[in-house]
This record gives sequence, structure tokens and C-alpha cells, in this order.
Amino acid sequence: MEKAEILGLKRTAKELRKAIIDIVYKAQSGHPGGSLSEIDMLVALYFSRLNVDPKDPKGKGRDKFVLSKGHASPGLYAVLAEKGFFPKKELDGFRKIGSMLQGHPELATPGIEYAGGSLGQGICFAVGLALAGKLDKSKAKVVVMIGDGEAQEGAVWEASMAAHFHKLDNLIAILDKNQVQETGRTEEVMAIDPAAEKWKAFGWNVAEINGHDMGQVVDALGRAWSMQNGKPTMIVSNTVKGKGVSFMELNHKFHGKAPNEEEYKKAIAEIEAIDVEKFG
Ligand SMILES: Cc1ncc(C[n+]2csc(CCOP(=O)(O)OP(=O)(O)O)c2C)c(N)n1
Repeated sequence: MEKAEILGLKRTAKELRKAIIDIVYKAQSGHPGGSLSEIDMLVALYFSRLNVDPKDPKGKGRDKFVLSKGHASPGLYAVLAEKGFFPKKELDGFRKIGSMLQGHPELATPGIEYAGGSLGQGICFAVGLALAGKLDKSKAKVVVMIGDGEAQEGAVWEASMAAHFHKLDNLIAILDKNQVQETGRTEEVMAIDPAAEKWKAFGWNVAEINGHDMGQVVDALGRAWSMQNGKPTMIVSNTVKGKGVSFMELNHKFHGKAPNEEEYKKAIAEIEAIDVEKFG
């Protein structure tokens, strides 16, 4: 991909970081930390890779993205709105009664493929989608994102074993390894490392990247897309929970907490000051 295109993706990610803070601030509820860590990857997926059409969200042969860590919906909603799946003004209704944008994604919302929330289940669902794709001889990809805290769920490993057994090379998983879960550092709560070696032992192709370096993200997705060796691919995406807002970074208190007015202003100012050329 051209340098200018990568820069464009970085600029979009910067704008959507602001949108995440805005969404959660207006609702005074939601999960900023895991949304800020995933956003570079989501922008690269939706604006450089996924074959999806906002005018035909249920189109035949489309790629499917499953946000298994469904609580990080502000990041996904910001990307879907930017892509044109629904008007941006819907973002103001986040977590409000009657809104199409609930705290955890719902299937009635355009662009949503999986009603996530109960951790560990999205990757199981994605394995089913990928298996169905193989039976249909579809060329489409299934991409699933899980959290590092989520990877403590036993079902993740059962799904990983099944994906290898069924030779699902149409399945790409992304581990948003942002180092922090709800109650503290994943390493201290229950370490999942060595994560890359674990998925290798489960028979997956594994790539490990800096998930905030747009060049690395785009490269890893390109390689994952071209894999046709009968194995699923895991991208271990090393990220920082709360990335881009100093007082949210690696701070589990902002896992599921909205900023107050002062914090909101500070967060927006910090994001506006991001130099996209140096970010990552
Ligand atoms: C089965 C299940 N148990 C507990 C929860 C509550 N919960 C929501 S988010 C979260 C922490 C997830 O951590 P991680 O996967 O690292 O997410 P991220 O840091 O990316 O936000 C927990 C325990 C849940 N949603 N589902």
C-alpha cells in the first residue's frame, strides 16, 4: 500500500479516537479503553480489507467481522458510521433506550454480524461462520477480534482447536493484546503468555505486530488475506489499552468508565495533538 494511503488510514483512526471519547462521554457510560486499543486495526480492516458494502449490509459473499469483545462497541460503531452503515448522528444515542446503538452490538444494527457481550463466544461463532463458508465454497473471509482478558475463557481454546482441525484458512483472528483487562494487568490476573506460541502449538499461522503501527497492521492483514495453507491465522496485535489518551493508557479504571467534563476536554485535546506521522 502507498505511504499516502497509510497516512489516510492513520488520519481516520485519529478522528475516530475523538468519536470514541465523544460517544462514551455523551452516554456517560461505555468502554473507552478497549475501544481506543482496537481502533487502528478496525480502521485498517474496514477501510483497506473487508469486502463489505454499507448499501447492502447483508450482501451475499461479503466478508464478516465479529467483535467478540463486544463491550468495545464504541470503536466498532465509530468505524461503521464513518463507513456509512448508518448516519453519524446515531452515535449520540449510544446506550440510550430505543437507540440502534446499544452497549453491546445487536443484529438489527446495519453492519453488525454478531451480538457480542458474553466473552469467549464470538470466536466460537466465527469458527461456525468459517466452517459454513467452506461448505458453501465461499471465497469470503471471517475475521474475529478477541481481547487478552477474554483469552482466559476456555471456549477460546476449544474454538482454536476446532478451527485448526477443520482447516479454516478463511478464518483470521486478531488478539487485541492491550495488556489490561477489567480489574488490572492481564499478566497479573491470569497471564495468557506466551500467546503467540500457544496459537502456533494449536496449529495456526501466527503473526505478531505493533497494533498501533498502521504500516504493520496493513501488512499483517495483507499476509493473512493471502494465506491458503489450510490453517487459520492469528494476528497477535500488541496494543495499549486507552492508546492516545495519557490518563487512560494502561489504566483499568477506564476499562468501562466515561470521562467527566474535565477529563473529556483533556482527552480530546490530547487526541487533537497527535502527530499521525509519528504515532504508533
Ligand atoms: C463471560 C463474561 N464474563 C465477564 C464479562 C464482563 N466483562 C466485560 S469486559 C471484561 C474484561 C475483558 O477484558 P479484555 O478481553 O482484555 O478486553 P479489553 O481490554 O480489550 O477491553 C469483563 C470481565 C463478560 N462480558 N462476559
